[in-house]
Amino acid sequence: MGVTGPRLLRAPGDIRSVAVPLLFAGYATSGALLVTVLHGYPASAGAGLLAVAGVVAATVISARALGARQSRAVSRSALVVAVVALLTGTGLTVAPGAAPAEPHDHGPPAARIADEPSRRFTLTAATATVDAGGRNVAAWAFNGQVPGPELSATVGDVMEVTLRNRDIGRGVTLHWHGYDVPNDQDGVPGVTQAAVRPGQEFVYRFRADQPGTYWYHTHSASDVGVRMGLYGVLVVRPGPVTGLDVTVPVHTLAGRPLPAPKVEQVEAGRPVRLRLINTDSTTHRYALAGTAYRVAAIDGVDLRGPTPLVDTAVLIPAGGRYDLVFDAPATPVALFVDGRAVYSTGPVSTATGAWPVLDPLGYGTTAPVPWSRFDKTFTLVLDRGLDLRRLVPRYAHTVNGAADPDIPPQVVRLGDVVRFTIVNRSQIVHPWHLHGHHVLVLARDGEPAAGSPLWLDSFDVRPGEVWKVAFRADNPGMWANHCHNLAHADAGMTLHLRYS
Ligand SMILES: [Cu+2]
Repeated sequence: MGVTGPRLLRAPGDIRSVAVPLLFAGYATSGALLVTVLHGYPASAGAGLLAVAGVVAATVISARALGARQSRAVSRSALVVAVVALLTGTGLTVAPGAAPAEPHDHGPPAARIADEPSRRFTLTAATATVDAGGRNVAAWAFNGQVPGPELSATVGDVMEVTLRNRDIGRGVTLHWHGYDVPNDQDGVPGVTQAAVRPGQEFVYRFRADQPGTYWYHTHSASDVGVRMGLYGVLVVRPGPVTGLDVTVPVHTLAGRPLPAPKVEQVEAGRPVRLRLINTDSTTHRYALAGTAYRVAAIDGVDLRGPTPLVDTAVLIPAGGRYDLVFDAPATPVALFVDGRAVYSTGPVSTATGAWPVLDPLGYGTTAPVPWSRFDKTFTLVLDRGLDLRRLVPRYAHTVNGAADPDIPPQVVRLGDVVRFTIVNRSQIVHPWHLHGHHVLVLARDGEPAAGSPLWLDSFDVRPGEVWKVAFRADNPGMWANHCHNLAHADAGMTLHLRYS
């Protein structure tokens, strides 16, 4: 308007002198809108320069087409601006301020656990045909089954898991989701190890010193690999099982929910622990009907003072785990996932859709945050945009305006207390997952967490939300820090935490 207004007021008979500035203003507005919608926040130098190039080029072309009078010098300099902006913006020349890709260089691997393993497993990854709810579908399976074998241990065990790859061309690794293993056992290809190719093997060894419900999955081509079935349950119990203690991994294979494992009938009064595991890339809603229950643990860590819940649903993020405990009632009990009964001991009301959802940030007994100051603070702005750093621009899920591998790593020192502020500026949920550490939830949308301390490894950051979480940097190495909607992780939403 600043450009067009004065000229309009003095408009002579010839419309062309007005039309060009008017069009320029229009192009500039559209350019800004495109940058906002396609690129998101914060606008990068590349996107800005591309927009400038487009606006200048469109204005020059329009001026030529209208035959408006203009000096050669103006026309030439406009062309130069457009070309330079285009080259710089597409990354054909070095974009100013662009972060150099950090090489994934690690020193010698940490000393391996020397103790004799007390629990040995072999997992062989191979293509397979499996039964998915009554239909045979093509899958990638560990030991021919989806999910893979359940790995269980008791606190103090030394686990040794031999991974073999028979014919998975994309390569395979084992990542122990939520298990804070030494870095060289974390199973991230290109970061902590090379992917295991067909015919190769890799031996993982770590001490089972954290009790709780976890799972393992391939981290090589993880989006397709996990979806096709390369995952399984890892449970570490503090001691002998009392009562009924079962894992309920929920997974969608070839578009269909896999049937839950058969659960035996339990006599009234016996304690029951259902270990719910979401191995999909999106949130699931779980409703336990017919009994009061408590959420004993989230992401493998016991909650403080969990109170009984009745007719209340829980939302489990991608990768997350909730342990529900109750004493078996004499009347039937049923577990519904997204309204579908996955387990029932008899007829129970199915009207769970209107139940309220538990907010874990206000559940249980509060305890003071163990730290009063933070040595390092980082902000992660989750968004979407065009990744212009490649020859062919791609739509990306971004962190601070960049996509993997161009997101600078967050560097910490051993012993640092680190705080992340995670802002979701996009329209979709991003289940956040930091490897090698559990983070303590401090606040969401400015409201301090008011319930039991929540030590999570997977948490949904919903559109518009701002989460503050913290942890002590106590596990040296190079750790993936990414969205666990694995399609998003593939499309750029992955960065790394590095110890200096
Ligand atoms: Cu995401």
